[in-house]
Amino acid sequence: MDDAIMQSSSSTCSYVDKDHSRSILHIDLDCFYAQVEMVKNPKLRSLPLGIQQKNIVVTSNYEARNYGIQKCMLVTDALKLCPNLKLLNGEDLHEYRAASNKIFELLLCWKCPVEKLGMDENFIDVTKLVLDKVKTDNHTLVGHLYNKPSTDCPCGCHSRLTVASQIANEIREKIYSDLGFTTCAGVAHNKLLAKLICPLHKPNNQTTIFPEHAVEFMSTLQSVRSIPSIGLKTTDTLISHKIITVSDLQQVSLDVLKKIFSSDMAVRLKSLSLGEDTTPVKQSGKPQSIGLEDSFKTVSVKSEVEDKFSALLQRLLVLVREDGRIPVSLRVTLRKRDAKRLSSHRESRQCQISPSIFTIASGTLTITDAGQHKLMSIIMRLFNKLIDLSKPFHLTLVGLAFTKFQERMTGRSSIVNYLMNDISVQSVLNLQNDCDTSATSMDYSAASPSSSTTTDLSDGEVEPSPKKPKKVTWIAKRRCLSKEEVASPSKLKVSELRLNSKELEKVSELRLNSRDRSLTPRASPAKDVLSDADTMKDVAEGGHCDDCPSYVDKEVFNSLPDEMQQELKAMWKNPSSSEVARSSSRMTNKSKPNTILKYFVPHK
Ligand code: DGT
Ligand code: MG
Repeated sequence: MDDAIMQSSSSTCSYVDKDHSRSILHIDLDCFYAQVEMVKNPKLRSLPLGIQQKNIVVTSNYEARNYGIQKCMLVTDALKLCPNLKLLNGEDLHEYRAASNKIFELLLCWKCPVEKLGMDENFIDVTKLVLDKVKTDNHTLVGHLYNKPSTDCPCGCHSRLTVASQIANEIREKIYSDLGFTTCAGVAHNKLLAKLICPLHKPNNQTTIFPEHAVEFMSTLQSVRSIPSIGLKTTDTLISHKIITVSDLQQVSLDVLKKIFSSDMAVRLKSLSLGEDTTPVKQSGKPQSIGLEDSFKTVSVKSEVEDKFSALLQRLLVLVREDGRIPVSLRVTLRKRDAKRLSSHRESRQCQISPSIFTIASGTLTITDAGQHKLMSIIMRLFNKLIDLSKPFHLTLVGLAFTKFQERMTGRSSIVNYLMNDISVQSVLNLQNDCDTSATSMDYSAASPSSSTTTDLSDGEVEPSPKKPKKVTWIAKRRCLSKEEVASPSKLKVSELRLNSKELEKVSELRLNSRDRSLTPRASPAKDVLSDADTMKDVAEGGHCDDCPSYVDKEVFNSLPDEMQQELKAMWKNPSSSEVARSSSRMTNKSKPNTILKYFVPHK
């Protein structure tokens, strides 16, 4: 890199001035799909085992890795390296997803925020737990330590991270004893370092890094792309300025970066290169969307497209049944190949769907043949909007996703869910998939080759892109590149709404009917069941809820009538004002004041 754009990294602030108060763990399952198979069938443990999806070995056990088999190797290449390789088909993700959910559930037992990242990785913020334990006894670090500590940091982070390493060990032991899986863990004062240090001693081990070694550790990373949230686009831009390694990024001056990127982005890149990261561990909830896509060489006949969609729908319905929420919006995606221009691009359309397509039988979400028929006809209507059938077309991918959900009406939780953000909807795949658009949030999934590459960055999204980056769960059937995020139970903050249970139940009963009508955005009154993606965008781009508690979904809040917004704001400001709401349930209809409840009454 040019000397002219370099500056000494010694000018960076001393680590002692930074905040090291948190204790974060990153836990990653060893050879995840292969382990699930080995736990199911222990005889496989002694064999070199590869998990195959299409013609690719997506992962292999460590026995097979001894032969040089790497993730995402072609099956033919893997067999050349290890002719005895035992191959199992891993295209059905059902059991991997189930194992992933069990691990997540187990991690919740520590009562700390857990953020799921992909299928086999989780962050846990154990700061509070550490503070409880750090005062007792002497503590010995468990596992490896990245470099020897220099002098003790005055803030006490060495002791805290030492305790965190013990907790990491406890958790790993519990995962092993309860579920049979071995894991690796990274222990650090932030997510970035915890994730990056985690694989240092694989498999079945853990590594801790103290803050004073952050800069030095980061400088060992060969490519800027190794940093989570630095995506392909940013990497390309950096490389075009001869900033290739993390060490290059550490040394380039902020002024130079600001000439290349926005000011926020430049600062963010600089901090990341120094191992600094303040992003919180966000408690994971259910995914915002559940989608599947299938890629193929070319399909140019409508009936074939219909067959593809029908097959996708069958698989998608299995996932939705497992999830348990009722879908209320469906998106169809196509990738069109332009034969003349030798390029391809994606287009999507989505529409609301009636919750009545689904039914709940014995507590399980079900769909009748008639319901499936209805969904197929909606899918083909969206398809017809995307394709001009009077002209030839060539598709190389079809995708289906349920993009919005209603929680099942379970009394108290319903209204809360309605207003709540899809709390920390786990990022599986950020469609923009690069930190270029967001200098403040960190998409760790971009760091994972599997998840980041499910987005075809060369494809333009024709669907209006929402201001908020959309996060979608794609179980991609494309290349070797899918990674899936799995639903996990949302935590409900019932108390903060301060409505009594009867009112909540009343609201719940009414919500199903009122959601599509009373609560449609003001800008777009009652819609036909089938409406365009633009309708969704109106909702998605609202943003006037500065006073809302963090758990409130701003989109939903902004689509409420003004009076209702005011009432909710007042309630949040002064919880005792919720007495108004409380008393309202005791009043007769005649005397009912203007309260939140009236807005949930279905239109006649
Ligand atoms: P590790 O962590 O190095 O011991 O090995 P794994 O297998 O746990 O690898 P990891 O953590 O990157 O990914 C977890 C699982 O996700 C892995 O078992 C298989 C799947 N996976 C990883 N990369 C890809 C990919 O590029 N495409 C597909 N379809 N699946 C992938
Ligand atoms: Mg893993």
